[in-house]
Amino acid sequence: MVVLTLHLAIFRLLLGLSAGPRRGRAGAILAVAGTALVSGCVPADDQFGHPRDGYPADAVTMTAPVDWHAAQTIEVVLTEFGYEPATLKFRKDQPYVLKLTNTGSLPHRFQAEEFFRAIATRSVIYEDAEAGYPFLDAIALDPEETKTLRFVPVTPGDYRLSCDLTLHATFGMVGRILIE
Ligand SMILES: [Cu+2]
Repeated sequence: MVVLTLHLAIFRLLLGLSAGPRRGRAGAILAVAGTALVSGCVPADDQFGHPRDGYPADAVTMTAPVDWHAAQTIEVVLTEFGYEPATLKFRKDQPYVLKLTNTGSLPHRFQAEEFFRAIATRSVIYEDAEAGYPFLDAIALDPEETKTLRFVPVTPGDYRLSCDLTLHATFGMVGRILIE
């Protein structure tokens, strides 16, 4: 656990996310993401919440016994401008591997603050790295990028999914995530 926490700390350090005021930093990243939409060259980045801000406290215990190779895999494609499928359904206490791929030509985001607080997240897997027990608000995907989330749903509910990049939600990039 200590090693995993350290791993995440180093990972966040590499991302430029200090352990300090993450909200402010996330705001700066959002501003950068907005810039990326215009310039097309600055990569968008994931957004993290505060560990004490409503996330399940026992994510480690809940996800420890899971055999992830036996977990159900759900694939979601992000494009201009939508999620395919736009409605996702999960069952409480069942492990899932959620694979997100951006097949569009713009950066997109899988933003679902309430959903991320309703699940025990084991990790988010990048092309060449893995962040253990992240406190996510949103996952950012550049064109042709894939990121994978391993999690166990905890709190049943109907959660909003959207892309918060300029006008993307207005153009229809919204969805629903149900935990039953
Ligand atoms: Cu988008």
